[in-house]
Amino acid sequence: MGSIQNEADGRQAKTASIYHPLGPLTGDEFTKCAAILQALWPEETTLRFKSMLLLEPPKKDLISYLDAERSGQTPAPLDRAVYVAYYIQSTAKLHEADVNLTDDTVPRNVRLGDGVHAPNDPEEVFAIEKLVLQNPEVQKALAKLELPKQTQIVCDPWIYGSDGVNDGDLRDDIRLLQCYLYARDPNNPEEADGCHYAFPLPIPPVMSPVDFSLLRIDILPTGLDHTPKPLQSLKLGPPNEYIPEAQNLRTDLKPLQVVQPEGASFKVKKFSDLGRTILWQKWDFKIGFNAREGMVIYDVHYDDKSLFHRLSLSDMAIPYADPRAPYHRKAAFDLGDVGAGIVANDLKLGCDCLGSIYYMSELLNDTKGNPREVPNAICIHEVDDGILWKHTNYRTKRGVLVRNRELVVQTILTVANYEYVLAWIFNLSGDITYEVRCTGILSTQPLDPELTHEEHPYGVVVHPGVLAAYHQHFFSLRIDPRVAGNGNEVVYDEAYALPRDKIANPNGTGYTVKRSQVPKSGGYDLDETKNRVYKITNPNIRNAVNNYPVGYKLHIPPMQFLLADQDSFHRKRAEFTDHNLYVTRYREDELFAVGTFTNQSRGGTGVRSWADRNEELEGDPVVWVNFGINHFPRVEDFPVMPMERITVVLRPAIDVPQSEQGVNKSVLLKDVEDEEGCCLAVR
Ligand SMILES: [Cu+2]
Repeated sequence: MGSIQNEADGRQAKTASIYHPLGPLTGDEFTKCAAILQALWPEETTLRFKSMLLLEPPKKDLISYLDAERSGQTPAPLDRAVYVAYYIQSTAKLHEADVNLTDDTVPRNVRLGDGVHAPNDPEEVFAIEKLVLQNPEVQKALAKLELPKQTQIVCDPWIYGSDGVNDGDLRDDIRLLQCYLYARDPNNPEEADGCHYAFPLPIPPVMSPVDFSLLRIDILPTGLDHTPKPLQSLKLGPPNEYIPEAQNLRTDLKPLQVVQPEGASFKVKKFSDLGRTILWQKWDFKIGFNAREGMVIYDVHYDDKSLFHRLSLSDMAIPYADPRAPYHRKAAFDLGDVGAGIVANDLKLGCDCLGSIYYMSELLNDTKGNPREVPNAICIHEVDDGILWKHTNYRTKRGVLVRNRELVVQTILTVANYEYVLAWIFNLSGDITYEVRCTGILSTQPLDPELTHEEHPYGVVVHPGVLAAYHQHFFSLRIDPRVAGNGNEVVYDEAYALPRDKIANPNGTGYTVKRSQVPKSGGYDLDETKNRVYKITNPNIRNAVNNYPVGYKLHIPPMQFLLADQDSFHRKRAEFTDHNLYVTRYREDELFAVGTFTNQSRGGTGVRSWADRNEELEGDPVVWVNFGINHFPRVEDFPVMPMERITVVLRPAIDVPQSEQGVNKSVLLKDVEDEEGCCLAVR
């Protein structure tokens, strides 16, 4: 039984259970799944549930179901099943199981090897944040810094990472957390929202989330080389707060209200308790949600034509540049190590999105297998996106212009210091844009104050005594296409200059475009020297105008590939970061580009390994679009980074009404010129 709250209209309604094979897991299903697994164990054995993810039915069955449903039939229900990763409480004994909720069976329940670790869960992380500060050894180390008595210490537990070292207490084979410590402004110690990233401390204890013991206390290098200095009295720099009450805010920004007097143009249908079908401007698709990927888009159709079976962000990788211990291990996979659903923000009306908003609240499991609410995890709204197209007949001066409207399906993740604003954006001309806005706070590290004006090899000084290391952000978008039905291919078009030829190309100006097919699974790259463009096509369905196979073109932004070297663990683990795209042949259990378990992983479990099967695609390709940025921090990125946007666009080859003042009701600004009357300085 799901409980849906829509903040937009303030209603909360208990809903009856609606079956659908793609419906996000309901509260009853989480509870039942936990009970079925618990029944396999003696009563005194406590299970700690990590992941509980909907195990989607086999694609073949699912497609038959969805097609039948679309043609108005009532297809026979498919089994509901759950993928579960769980520990025996307070041990490192990790298991994974498939639980069938339809016939109450557990077809698979296996103990995983010692080197495989589930993500840390929020309960463990919050516990560690407290316990690390209560540890006498940590307190003794902190005392050496001689901070003002009232100083509050804050802990950011970080994923430990891998370096293959298993010597003494420098071991990366057991599940650990590296606890980066910070102070809050000693002159404002009670401000819980104070920006502690302005006061990084050189002490990162290593804690076990299994028994909450302290393994060791590292000391961070704070100079220009690898040598950590003995702990000594530390003079904290000035604060740098982002909360509005600590700022002098501009006062001359006039309200800009988004008003839809006739309501929104989209319709929402419940396809399950927690899943929603969106109908908007010929688009029709389903939105699901899970702990790992957050929002997932299914069964995308435009004008009743099939386009994509499943669209999701499959993982992120954020490796840091600083080669000094322990930073050499600093590399996060935010979906695999944490979970996009788990850290989804509770979105607020009139804040995260403007206008007429529909929210989806979702449910995830806690570590006991009980449901917990993720309120307003996804917001859906329309925005005006400026001009879609325009043409003015210069002879008659008549201009025809159509404005672009977009439907934005958005979720926002907070992964400790950082925020990711993630959106699937649909428009009026068949484009689907995946937009990432990187914002939030840099994960800072301490720097000797006298080096504040020195150039640093591994990062940028963003505040006195505060270094922000260079780091790369990688994203892998998983596209399971169904353009115009089954039997898709991946092709690429390239432009070539034609050789000079007395008859065919007498002035040397000609060029042509050649198409090639992606023959097998593998890693593929952009090539701007050929303007290489990848397309997903359906060779069985032809465009009526030119008889070309219909298709969707992929606008993939260029990126610098992973800089860590071939033998590094960053490279072995972050399997998707060395090509602009990977193409694999569809397999049921291959959803996550770095593999199912990324926490302290060793590699060999992700998309590079799957592509290496060198398989024929046989009309069932999965396209992994990899993109990202290399973040050279700026002083202006601190304390909070103005968003940096990256987009991937999927676009096809228009009946939108002309943009008219009668509908848009724009207002002519008057009396806004300045004294000289020359410019629109709105006061
Ligand atoms: Cu960054």
